[in-house]
Amino acid sequence: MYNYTDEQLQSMKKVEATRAERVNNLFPRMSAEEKSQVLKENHPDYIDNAYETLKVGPNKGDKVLHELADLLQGKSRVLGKDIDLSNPDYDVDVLVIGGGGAGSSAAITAHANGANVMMVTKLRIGDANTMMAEGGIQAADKPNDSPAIHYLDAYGGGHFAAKPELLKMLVSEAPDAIKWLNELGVMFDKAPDGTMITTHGGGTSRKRMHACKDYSGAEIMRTLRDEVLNRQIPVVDFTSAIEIIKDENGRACGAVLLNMETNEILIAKAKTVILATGGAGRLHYQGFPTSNHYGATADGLVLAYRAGAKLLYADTLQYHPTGAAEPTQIFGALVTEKVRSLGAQLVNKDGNAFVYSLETRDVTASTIIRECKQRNNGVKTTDGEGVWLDTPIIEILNGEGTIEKRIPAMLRMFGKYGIDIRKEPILVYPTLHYQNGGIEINSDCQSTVENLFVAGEAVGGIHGRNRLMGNSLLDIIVFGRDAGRSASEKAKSVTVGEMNLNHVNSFANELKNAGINPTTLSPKLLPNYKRKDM
Ligand code: MEZ
Repeated sequence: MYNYTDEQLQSMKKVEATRAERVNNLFPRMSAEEKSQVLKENHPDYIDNAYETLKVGPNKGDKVLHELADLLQGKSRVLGKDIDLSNPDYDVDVLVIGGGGAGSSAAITAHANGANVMMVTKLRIGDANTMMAEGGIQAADKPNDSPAIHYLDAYGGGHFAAKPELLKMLVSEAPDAIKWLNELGVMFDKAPDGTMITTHGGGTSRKRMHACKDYSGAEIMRTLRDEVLNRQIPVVDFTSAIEIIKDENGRACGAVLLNMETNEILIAKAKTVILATGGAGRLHYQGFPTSNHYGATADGLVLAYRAGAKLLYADTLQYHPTGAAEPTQIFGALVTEKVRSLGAQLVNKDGNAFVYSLETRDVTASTIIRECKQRNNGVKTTDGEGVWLDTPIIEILNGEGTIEKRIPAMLRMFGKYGIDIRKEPILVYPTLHYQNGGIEINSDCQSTVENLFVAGEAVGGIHGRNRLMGNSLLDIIVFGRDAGRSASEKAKSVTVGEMNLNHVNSFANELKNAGINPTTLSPKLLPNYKRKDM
């Protein structure tokens, strides 16, 4: 049994006392006006003083969070170094930067299209947010569903801000993405007759979440990694890209690389470049904990921005409603939305439900913050406060054994600390989960810099200003494959001109002219978790 405080134990008793009454009594859904109000008053995206206006670069005049501004307007790691571009260490058709699901899908597809591909990754292939995604991947492939319905769900959930052509690609290529993964060997949850088991996520009007228990991302990554390795695509690991190289025509043609173990600088020349560097949770925007992997530090946004690529919606982040709030050892770790898909309810310190559990993520997270901050209905935890996620209800609704069968990762994660989620509720609070915005691309996955392609979480605009569950595992596959196809096709007609880093010096001059004298080195590469007292 976990060592809860007396206050927590008393509150837990109240949750138990109201459970029977709540089982068949769902909290009503919110109206559009109620949603808009709770968002404005509570969502971290609306906290003005967390933001500043960019003074240089393609998004000059736009606001972004301080932590990102510091990096976008930071000091290049190549400044002052003698970088010799004349004798590249690698020379390939397609350079893929990033070793997660998007990078792997891109590399596989480019390779299948005949390109000489190389992947560089600052940690190891699979050290990525893909690996951390739990609950599932959306695709409208059941008879009662269609890509058009999927589009409407995602477009509304994203506040009607998604780039229509990108969202259309996402939803219409989704069924084929699932088929591709299934054929590669992903072990999706299936009924005895072989059909895929699908569930709801927040904001979905049809059950279209395909899952591999609650290890969906890990299982997808396992399969993609195997395919990359089977194809013998070269993977240069523990090596970060620290600057994009351009040719005299202003087109991307490679990257300056940094070996993370030896600090050696290496040069990769390429006909086309695909950025698949993932998200930014490890920037801990506004002090939030994160569900992200260790390397999620927005590197791709910095590289692209300095090379002249435009960002889209870089001001909007996703705070997943249910990060673990207790025990402290897993503070901020993801408690998959699938827990709520299976019926678990969000309940305050008095045992009262306060939100329909499958509102979209931004709305649900905002109601949790309101419950704690405005209404003083949160439960004190080691690191702050939280609300209860009443997990035992899952087995009342779906039968004994459901938790072990459908969400074994959750059972194990809390079980390690003596918490049996089949018998007791758990404490949760929003955790920084996803970068809604990123680098702007067109329908060829190309950024505003020629020959610089982007896929995965580094892209902005696919989901608008809020993403639905399961549309990220989907976008890494759809846009990973599309970027791999476009970049390898384009590479067939590219002759690289003289390589240079002039844009890096120009950017440094722009900063100087704007009165900015940056001291922060960027890209960040890894978070700094040095103890504050050391
Ligand atoms: O899409 C996601 O972010 C996801 C599947 C997360 C989860 O809650 O499991």
